[in-house]
Amino acid sequence: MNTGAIKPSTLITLYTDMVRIRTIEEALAQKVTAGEIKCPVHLYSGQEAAAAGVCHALKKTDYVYGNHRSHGYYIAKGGDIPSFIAELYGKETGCSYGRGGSMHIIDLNVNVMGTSAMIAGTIPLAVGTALGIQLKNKKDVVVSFFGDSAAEEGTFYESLNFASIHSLPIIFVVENNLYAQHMHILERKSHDRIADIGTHFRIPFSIIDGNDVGIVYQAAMDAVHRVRAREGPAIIECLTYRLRGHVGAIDKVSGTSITDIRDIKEIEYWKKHDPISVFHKKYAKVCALDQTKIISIQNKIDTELNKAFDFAHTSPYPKSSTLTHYVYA
Ligand SMILES: Cc1ncc(C[n+]2csc(CCOP(=O)(O)OP(=O)(O)O)c2C)c(N)n1
Ligand SMILES: [Mg+2]
Repeated sequence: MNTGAIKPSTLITLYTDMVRIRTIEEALAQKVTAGEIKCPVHLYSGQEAAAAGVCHALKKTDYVYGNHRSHGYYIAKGGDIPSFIAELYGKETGCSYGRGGSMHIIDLNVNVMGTSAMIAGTIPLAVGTALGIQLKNKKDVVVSFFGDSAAEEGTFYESLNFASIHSLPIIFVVENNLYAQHMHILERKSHDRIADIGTHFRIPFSIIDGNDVGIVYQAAMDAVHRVRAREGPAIIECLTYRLRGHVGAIDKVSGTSITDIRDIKEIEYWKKHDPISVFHKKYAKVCALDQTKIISIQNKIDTELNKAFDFAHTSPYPKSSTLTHYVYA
């Protein structure tokens, strides 16, 4: 993959998106620990390159579906940050009117169509949107993001099959962070890769370093190009790792003092290979990312985030008489 062809200005945008995600996620980790945010929160720290690299290859009008760990896609696709923060505080001004919380976020202005806690639940919905695009003869692309455990659900295979036989404009992006809650992938399957299933459905696939934003961006650009040209679906598997707990700031196993069941050496390896460190090592010189630029990017994000928290804090909760609004019966 020729990452050398990425323009320096694009690299700076990708870096800024990753730092924005990391800054937001780490601020949320503090608020969750302090008990200020009460909904279950699955933090995205460590996986920023997948969201930034894929979403930057899309147009605003392209569609994105996600799962329970979806803050990164919402942010990278350009979702409104103040209403995202307000959603986590359960406020009426939240992107899901405070009824959804962290796992059910949506921003139709940028076609983030929705995220859900139901593992693999949004994959067939994304396929449905892709079918709609094809029937209307439009040129949009759909991305379905999900984790490695979603490949253990039957609907994943049905979705691949349907997308393949109808040659639908969809990219399946699996973020393989090796774990489903506290269970390693090799305790669940005899093989620790997922995308090669594409062979059986005649869907082209790539398995890539999901912590290298340049590689993710190039893989996504290639896939988007083919999918938009109506050459059928694609699968991208991003190999990555979460730096925080499965849910919440740390991996606290309830009823025990265990804070993370993962091997400490494994965690240390991935901390050194996290998307922001990889970027500094591989791309900082190429795009002239010096200390002054780093500080100015960080300051801008901090200001934006402080405003978003102020907005969330000063927003009202939904009135109790309206709690069932926006809920289908
Ligand atoms: C259908 C279904 N089964 C089980 C669960 C419980 N559950 C919540 S998160 C999770 C594992 C998720 O792992 P993965 O898809 O790899 O995403 P990650 O959390 O690693 O990002 C499971 C099994 C669920 N939410 N939905
Ligand atoms: Mg996982």
